[in-house]
Amino acid sequence: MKFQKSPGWLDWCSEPSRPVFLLPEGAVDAHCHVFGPADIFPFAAERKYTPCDASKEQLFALRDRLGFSRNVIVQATCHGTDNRALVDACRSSGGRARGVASIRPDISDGELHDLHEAGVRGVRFNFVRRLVDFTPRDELLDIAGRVAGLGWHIVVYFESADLPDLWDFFSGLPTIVVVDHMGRPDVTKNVDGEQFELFVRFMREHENVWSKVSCPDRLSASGPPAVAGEARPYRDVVPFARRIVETFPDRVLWGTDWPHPNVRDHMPDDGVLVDFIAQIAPTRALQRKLLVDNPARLYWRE
Ligand code: 0GY
Repeated sequence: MKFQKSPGWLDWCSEPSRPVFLLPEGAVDAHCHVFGPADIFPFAAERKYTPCDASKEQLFALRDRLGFSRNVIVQATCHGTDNRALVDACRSSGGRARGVASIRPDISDGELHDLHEAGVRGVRFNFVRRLVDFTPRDELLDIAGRVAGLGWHIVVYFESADLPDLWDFFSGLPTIVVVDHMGRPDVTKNVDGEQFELFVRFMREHENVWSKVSCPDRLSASGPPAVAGEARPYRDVVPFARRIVETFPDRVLWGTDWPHPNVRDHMPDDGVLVDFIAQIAPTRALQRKLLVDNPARLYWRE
């Protein structure tokens, strides 16, 4: 089947700069995706966007170029609950990729078992309205109960304005809960202001809640560096991400977000994103937790 990319779609950067920042041994890119290739793994009918292809081979080449050891591949909404591309990537990684799937409430125990065996260790609940249709909360709770039994966790993606409404639902989840991109704060607001303080309180009051401190490119209003190598790219995101890393060092993850679906104004250079890590996790000890120890505990514990 032939697919036409969504209007204005930006393709991922094929020649990212080589990071200056030296990743610690065993570093994990804990948020990335594969798209298709669409002629092998077609996009889902219910998708809200149609991307370019971004294959497992291309993802693994990026991993090696940037200096990561392993990946956590998150099911993208353009594939709906058809996890075949994700599973294929995990299975071909030689144990170097784990997955976070999206699943239907009527999935069988056998299918769940197969996902686990392929390397899936979590499911994603998405509340971002431009990406998915609404799923009833009781269906999500059923899924949560079933995956809790497998020792999986739940990844949640939402906009910061929706946290008050989602607070009670999230509080009732029976697993570790990993929040994508710090709950998408508005970084033009004060880091000590009401909105971000609510998110910090949410993490403080729920010891099972973790956060990805990823996607400065999505959150930034100050934008990317004019040239790769500039000292302070995405500087307006730094106080937010650093606050989370320093306050909850054992509950943070980091990922490139390659191939960066739906970015509008610029396609980030993945090498620049890696260099950004030094600004938000300023010591080797924090970097090791963020990039090695925390993802290993969540995804490679047997
Ligand atoms: C991200 C962000 C986005 C998209 C998806 O699954 C997806 O389609 O996650 C987005 O558009 O903000 O984390 O990749």
